[in-house]
Order: sequence, then C-alpha cells, then structure tokens
Amino acid sequence: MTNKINLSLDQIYDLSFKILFKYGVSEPHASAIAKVILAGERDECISHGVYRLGVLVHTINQGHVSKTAEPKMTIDDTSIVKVDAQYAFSPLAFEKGVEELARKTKQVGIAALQINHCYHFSALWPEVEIIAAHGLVGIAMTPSHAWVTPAGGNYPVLGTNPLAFSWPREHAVNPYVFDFATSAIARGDLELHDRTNTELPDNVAIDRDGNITKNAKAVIDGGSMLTFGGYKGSALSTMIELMSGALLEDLTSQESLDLDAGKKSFPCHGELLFAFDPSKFGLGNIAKTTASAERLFKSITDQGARLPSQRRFAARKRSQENGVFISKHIYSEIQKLLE
Ligand code: NDP
Ligand code: PYC
Repeated sequence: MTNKINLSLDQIYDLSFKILFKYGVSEPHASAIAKVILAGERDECISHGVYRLGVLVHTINQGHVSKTAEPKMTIDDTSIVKVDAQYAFSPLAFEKGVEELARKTKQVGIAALQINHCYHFSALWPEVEIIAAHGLVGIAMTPSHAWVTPAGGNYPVLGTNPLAFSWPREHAVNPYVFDFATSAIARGDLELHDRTNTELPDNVAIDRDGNITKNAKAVIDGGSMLTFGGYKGSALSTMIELMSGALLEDLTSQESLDLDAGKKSFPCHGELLFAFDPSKFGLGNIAKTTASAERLFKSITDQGARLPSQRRFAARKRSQENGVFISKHIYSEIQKLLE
C-alpha cells in the first residue's frame, strides 16, 4: 500500500467539494457532484471516483458547462417528470427530480424521469439505488460520446451508453443492482489503462486501421471501442441512443461529440430513468413477488455465482470502516487542481 494514500470518506467529499467550488461551481451543484464522486471512490469504482475531478475541471475550463444554473422541473398530469438541467452537470438535476418520480410512481404504478441538457460524467448505480430505496424498481440509461463502432460497422457512432437496473429487497438486504457500459469497456477504464500504460483486455477496441488492439493510446488516437456481446450490445446501445437521445429531443452520442468539437469535455445530452411500483403490478399478492425474486437470487448465489454489485457493497463496507486508498499519483494530480 506504499503507493496509496488513505483518506476518510469525509475527506473525499471535502476535497471534491473544495475543488469544484474553487472553479466556480455553485454550492448545490458542488455538493451534488461531490456526493456522486464520494460514492464512486467508496465503492471502489475507480474510473468514476476522484479520478473524474480532473476531467470535471477540464470541462469547466472549456467554458460551455453552466456552473450555477438551477435545474428546472416541469410537472404535469402525465407520468413523466421533466427536469431541464440547463447545461449544468447532471447530479443536481437528478436530485431535483427523483422525489417527484417516486411520488408519481407510487400514485400511478409506473413513471419516468426525463433529464435534458446535462453534462454527464457519473455512474448510474447511485441513481437506481436511490429509486430502490423508495421501494421501487429502477432503470436508467444515457448516451455519451460516439467512441464505439457498431457491430459489423467501421466507424464509431454509438456511445459507451450505460444501462442500470435496481430491484428493492426487504429486510435491509442491499438491492439487486447492475450497471454497465454497453461498450466492451467503459471509457473511464480505457483512460486509466492509457494513464497507467497497461494492456487493455482482449477484444474491446480497435486501432485506426480496424485491427483489434490492446493499446489504449491507439484507441484514443483515431481508433474506437467495441460493444459488449457483439450485435446484442450494439442493439442495446442503439436503444439507449433512441430512448435517451432522440425520444427526449436531446443529443445522441454522435451529436454530443460534434458539440464537443475536439475539446474532450464530458458528454452533453439527456438521461432517461423509469420507476415501477411492485405493489401496483402483479395480481395483488406482493408477498408472492418478493418470494419469487428471493428464490431466484438464492438459486444464483447457491451455485457459487455472485450477484452484480456484491463486490461494490463489500467495498462500501470496507471503505466505511477503513476509509479509501487512492493512488498517490492520482492524489497528487488532484492536489494540483487546488494550486
Ligand atoms: P463493470 O463491467 O465493472 O460491471 C458491470 C456490472 O456487472 C456491475 O454491476 C458489476 O457489479 C457486475 N459484475 C461484474 N463482474 C461480475 C460477476 N463476475 N458476476 C456478477 N456480476 C458482475 O462495469 P462497466 O465497466 O461496464 O461500467 C462501469 C461504470 O461506468 C458503470 O457504473 C457505468 O454507469 C459507468 N458509465 C457511465 C457512462 C456515462 O455516460 N455516464 C458511460 C459508461 C459507463 P460490481 O460493481 O459489484 O462488480
Ligand atoms: O466511462 O464511458 C465512460 C463514461 C462516459 C461518460 C462518463 N463515463
């Protein structure tokens, strides 16, 4: 652990907040973003923890993102809650809309939260976990930048487009949650491979000539990423472009990358979330639903397989007890942001 530095969770939050505030981000935005960064670092999702602060500051310095705009929520008699982030970062827009999403869902059984015009940098599991904490099933999706070539194609048009799902469980058991990029590797992880000069896994990306490569730099310099599961990941990713891009009258990953115009800022687009109230589905016997779900989870874990997020929840417990261990290299880069 000599190349690591140990920080408490409060220190991670304070450091993130301080940096964002120094660069002019308003208190409510800095607080909402710092919470998300803290969650990433705490759960050992390194590509979406404090490492993100450098790109956040870079994005701020490009001058397009709003550091202060307050999200505007529109509530009408449909089951769709709309929040316009007004070209600020996404976490505050989510915070603004999620309570209303939960209220509508409990009223009518199913509702959606549409977020428009947000700069998006975060993992989606913190959001679907909040939906699960309301006792609701959650789904979230968002485009990103067009770094990913569709299966069978030869140039990138899709984003790394994450898809997240949560299922609430009773008796203080953590919810069932998965959250993954529909690319074979998340961009954040690819960037970390580039920084640490380590090889990419097999079959996740191609170089500018279309050859499979393990060299992250060759991907960043004119190559592209692949979807997971070939044409299946490609179709899921396309669905996410349609549902959280076109359907919301917001940008697709291609349009987001065009807007970026080579500045290497975070993507700017929309996000779509759904919530379902389990007590309003089925035939009126929620105990049957719960028992059925628990039987399924047990039949998975009984054979030695793990549930998604199990690693994350174990990491969370460790971090809550011992704080987090950050690479000294990343820590010193973050400290420079305060100079
Ligand atoms: P991973 O491949 O690391 O993990 C995907 C999911 O699978 C997690 O829920 C993980 O749980 C689970 N999992 C991993 N291994 C196993 C296993 N052996 N058995 C069962 N479940 C398993 O995620 P990605 O690298 O694809 O994505 C990382 C993050 O990047 C995501 O949080 C995503 O939201 C974010 N992202 C954000 C984007 C954006 O535009 N905002 C774009 C793309 C990605 P566990 O965590 O416990 O390992
Ligand atoms: O890791 O692919 C990624 C990503 C894109 C935007 C935020 N994270």
